[in-house]
This record gives sequence, C-alpha cells and structure tokens, in this order.
Amino acid sequence: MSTRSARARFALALAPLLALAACDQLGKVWGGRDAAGPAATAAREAIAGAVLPAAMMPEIIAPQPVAFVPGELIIGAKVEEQVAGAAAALGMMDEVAGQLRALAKGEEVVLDAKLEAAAAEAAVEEASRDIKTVLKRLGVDAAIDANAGGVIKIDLLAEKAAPLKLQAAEPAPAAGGPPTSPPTDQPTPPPGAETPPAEPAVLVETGAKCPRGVTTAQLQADPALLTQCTLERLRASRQFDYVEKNYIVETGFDILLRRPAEPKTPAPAGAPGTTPAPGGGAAPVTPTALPNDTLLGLQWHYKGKGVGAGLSPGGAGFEPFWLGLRQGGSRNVRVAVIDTGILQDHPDIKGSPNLLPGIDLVSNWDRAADGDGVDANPEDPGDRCGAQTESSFHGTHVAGTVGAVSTNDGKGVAGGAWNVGVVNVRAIGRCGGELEDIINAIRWSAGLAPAETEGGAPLVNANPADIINMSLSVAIPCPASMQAAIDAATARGAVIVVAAGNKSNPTRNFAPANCNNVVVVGAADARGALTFYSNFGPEVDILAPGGDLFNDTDNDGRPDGVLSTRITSKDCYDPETKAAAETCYYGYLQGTSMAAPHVSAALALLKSQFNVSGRQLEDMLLTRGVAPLEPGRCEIECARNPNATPIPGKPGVCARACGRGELDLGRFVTAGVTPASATLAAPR
Ligand SMILES: [Ca+2]
Ligand SMILES: [Ca+2]
Ligand SMILES: [Ca+2]
Ligand SMILES: [Ca+2]
Repeated sequence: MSTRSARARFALALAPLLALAACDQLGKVWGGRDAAGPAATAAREAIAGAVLPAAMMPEIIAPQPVAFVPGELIIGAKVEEQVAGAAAALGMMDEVAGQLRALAKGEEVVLDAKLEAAAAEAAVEEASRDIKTVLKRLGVDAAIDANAGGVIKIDLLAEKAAPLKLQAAEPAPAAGGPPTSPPTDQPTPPPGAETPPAEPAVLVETGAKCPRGVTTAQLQADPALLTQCTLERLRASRQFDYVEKNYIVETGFDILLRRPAEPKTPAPAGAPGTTPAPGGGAAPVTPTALPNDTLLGLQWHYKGKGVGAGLSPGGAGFEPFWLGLRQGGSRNVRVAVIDTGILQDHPDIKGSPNLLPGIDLVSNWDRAADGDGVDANPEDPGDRCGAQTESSFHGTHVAGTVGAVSTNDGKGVAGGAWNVGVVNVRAIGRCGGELEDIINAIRWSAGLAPAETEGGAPLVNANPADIINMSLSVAIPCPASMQAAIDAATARGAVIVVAAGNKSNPTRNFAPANCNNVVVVGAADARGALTFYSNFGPEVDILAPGGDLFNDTDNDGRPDGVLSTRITSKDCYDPETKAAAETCYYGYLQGTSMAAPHVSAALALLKSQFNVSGRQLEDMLLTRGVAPLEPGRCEIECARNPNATPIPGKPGVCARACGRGELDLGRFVTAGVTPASATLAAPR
C-alpha cells in the first residue's frame, strides 16, 4: 500500500527526532522525578487548577471550525463481511481472544492468531482490488488503504495517485472560490533541527459543494475541491454504502488549556483527605470503608447526592454504593477508553492492577508524535497542538476517573471503580484524532477486528470491552462509518458511553452524541445543575459530574472541577502545605469528557454487582441509577444561551433538555447507608 510505504520511509528519517522530542517533553513534564527526597514525595500529591475568570466562558463555548484530512475519504464497502467470513472460517474473534488469554498462561496459540490475521489481510486485499476496479471505472485514481478493522480509506493525494484522473463533465470557468494552498508535503527535517514536528495537514470544512463544470486544473490546484468533488462523484455512483471525509474529532481542551499561566495563588484550605495507610498500594478487594486516597475529600463528584456532611448536591453516589453494597467492581469487567492514550508512569497509575494491555491506533505519523503509526503502546506523548498550548493528557484524566488509578492505595485520587479492567485505546494524537482511527478503535475495543502494526504484526484485543468510553466530539452529522462501527460493537454486547459535547449547543449537531445506540452524557456541576457549557437536547440520556472551573460553590477554595490524574507544570501547589510545586500529578478539569467516565465507571460497578450486559445493563442504569431532576436544574438565562428555548411565563429564562436525571448510584443502596455509618461497618 503506497501510503504506508511512503509513511514508512518518512518515518525512518523522522523517528529519531520525534523520539527525542517526546523524551524532552516528558522530561519537562516529569520535572524532578529523579530527584527523590522529601520534597519530591510531597510534590507527588500536588494538584493544579484555579477558579477561572468568567471572561473566558464565551471562548470556551464558541464554535470551532470542523476540519478534515485533505484528499482522504472513508468508504463503506463489503470488506467488513469478507473479514467476518474469513474470521468465521478460522474461529470467531472470541475464540482468538480466549486463546490469547490462554497464551498468558503459557499455552502455545500464537499460530492461530497469525492465521486469523493472515485471512483478514487476504480478505482486505481482495476488497481493495475490487474497489480499485470500481474507482477506475469512475475515473478516480487514488491510493487505497484498507485494514483489517474494516475501514477503507482512499487517498487522492498519495504520490501514486497522480496524475489526477477525475474528469470534468464539461470545461467551465471556476465557480468555486480561490484555490486554497495545497497541503505541503511532509518536510524532510534538516539534521539536528530542533523545531517541533510538522502539524498534521488539515482543511477546514466550508460546506461548499462541488461547482458545476469543475475543471481538472481546478481540482489539481485545490485539494478541498478535489476531496469534495470526488466525494460527490463516488456517492452518486451508488457503488458504496457510504463515502465520508476523514474528519478530525476533538477532546475540546485546546481552548481550555491555551490560557496564559495565572499568578500562583496557593489554595487556602488543606486537603481533607484521610491519612495514608502505612505501606499503601495493596490491591483493593471489598470496600468496607471509604478508600484512603489522600485527595478523595476533594473528589466531590463521588460523594453521596445531597446536602450535609460527606454529601454533595452534585455527587453521583459512588461512595454510598461502594459502602452500601460492599462493591468496588471487578477486574473481569472491561472498559475501553478511546482517547489520547495514558501516562503509564504516573505515580497513581504505575503498577495499578487495573491496567490491561492497550493499543495506539493513531495512524498519521505527524499526529502520532511517538515515532511510528499503529503500535501496542498506548502511552500519551502529548496532544499539544501549536506551541502555545500545553498537552491535555486528557486520556489519563478520563481513564483515572473510570478506575485506571490505584484506589485505596493511600495516595492521590480514587477511581470510580476500585477494581476494573481498563483498556486504553489511543486514537487521538496531536491536534485531534481522525475519524478513520476512531472507527478502528471502536471495532478493536469491541474485539471485532484486529489491528496491524506498520510491520504487519497483528494486534488482537484479548480483552473485548463490556463498556466503551468516548469522551470526544466533532460538529458533524453522525458519520455512517461511525454508526456502522457503533452498531457492530453494541450488537456484540458493548455499551458505548459518549460525551454530549461542550459547546452549549443542541447535541444533535455533534458526533458521536448524535449517533444511535450510544449513552449520551451531559455535564452537571457541583450543585447538580446542567453546566453552562454542556450540550443539551433530547439525545442526552443522563447527566453526570462534569464540573465547573468557573465556580467554587462548595467553598473548598478550589474550582468545582473533576479531580483526576493529569501531569502538568502550571499552577501547581501542594494541597497540604499549600506551597507552590513545580510539577503536579492531579488536576481539575471540566467537561462532558469528565462526565462520561463517571457513567462508564458506574456501568462497570453495576455489571460487577448484577452481572448484566449490553442493553440490559444500560437500561438498569438509566432506570434505577438516576436521580430525577429537580425543577430548574437545566434552565439558564436566555441571554447566556441563544440556543435554549424560552419558557412561557418565565421571562428571560430558557430551558435545555437534559435527559432523565443525574447519575446517582446511591439509589441502588436500599438501606439508609451513609458513608459515616458504613465506615463503621464490620468487615465481613
Ligand atoms: Ca504509534
Ligand atoms: Ca505508541
Ligand atoms: Ca490512589
Ligand atoms: Ca470547590
């Protein structure tokens, strides 16, 4: 496949540089990691996050342009059926997964996995040939990049695709705007250069259609036009199930993190956390008391819902659930986190028994920033886009909330599930993630298809997900390619949890929240009210804690954000001594991205407790694990949100549809167990 070989050659040239850059960046982020000593120990608990100025609110919810990869189209063909057929002939993926698990116990099953991958590859190659024939007939010359995940991408700008053959029906003057500049070829870095790697090439979606009578010269000069006109021609041919641009999905944190560093104002209050257990780090089994993680007291989002000691109006009821049902989850329940990857050496994650083998599916080398394409290591080298933005380490924060962290280990934060198998699936890299990679990620997570390294080695998910968390968003209609992957995963029994999006807009405009067969999560604040930024509308199924960095309604001297794992070097302070720290390992963030993993963790706990799956599991949560909304919780001043609906008889007040209520696991606890009484309960 020509695009791959081109990438491979480029990679050879660039890999050492990228590796160096990644190393350097991590070194900076980790700060005094090697400087062990008393100071370093204290800083390990340091947190980041100050209440943000209200002036930043409009920027956070302002629309962002939708981008796509120039010249790339995702097409739906019959390859999926062929791959499935090939897999069936050699035993289903389940069996392969089982064999891989057996392998871990020392049995020899590598051969079958290789056969499986070879069969899939053969099917893919056959499909590629068929597609090439169809494209040729339609006058489209393109490189075809099909993979075992069932995604077929064609690349109109690949070197072997030239000369352009998309013929105009009739020559005519230009009807489109001035041609945009073609994407620059990946530059060859001069030896010893220290410039950051090139930004991945993208174009902004304008919605412009292919003009009548477009000429070959126009198409050659304008990749946006070429992409659009080819898309229209392929769609019109009715030879494919779907034809879609390779859109860029976002975690939505670019704006939040672009702000300049603020003056360091140490928090006034100390952490109300409990004393670390001597020795710490023991694997939790059955909760008999609140976990001893030192920062738990700042995690209002896990508290029982209500007003009073140990409760929070915005709490999602994890604490009463853990204690009332003595249920901390099970490592046999698997949550795939499709995100930016994970910082595996984080002090509260390293050695966590909850981490299962993940994968890195970021295929574009510029976007990957780890010196290669698909590989077996989901480490997050940073999603920084542009020099002015710090890396979000978004996936580490999200996975931490699901339960990738060590809970009850006497340090740092707790996760929503104490015990859970977390599979980190890196699909978002620098400057966002490509639709192509997200689709592959959904299928791989569900155990529907293997992935393949650049070298052709198969990477099979030995731990197919019961729950898939997608804290990501792009302002487009639900792509058919994404819907197909979602449907395949849910048919396999996975529950897919997605963020509603953070643009204070109708959810129907944002994928994957506007897709079918997903649980859509909106974000509530520490008061249990819909946040100013959360998307809303009838698609929202449930609200969960997403936090609000602009408020401190619980008066703990810290923003009402969600506290989880994230390494930064800005606004850091030690929560005990209040002294400024160079590096912090925990941070407050806000977003529907933070709300979704609460729901994923809740589903993992419910599956552990009640042993139900798929639709049954989803229904259980949405019917029994939800606190009905109190009046006014989803209203907003109309002046603050032009997208909301005016309420008759309430001048100036607008409504936002926000689902059936707020996540509240406490509702599964039948007896009136409070954290205080449960702490005293005798271990069984
Ligand atoms: Ca990689
Ligand atoms: Ca990697
Ligand atoms: Ca911990
Ligand atoms: Ca607060």
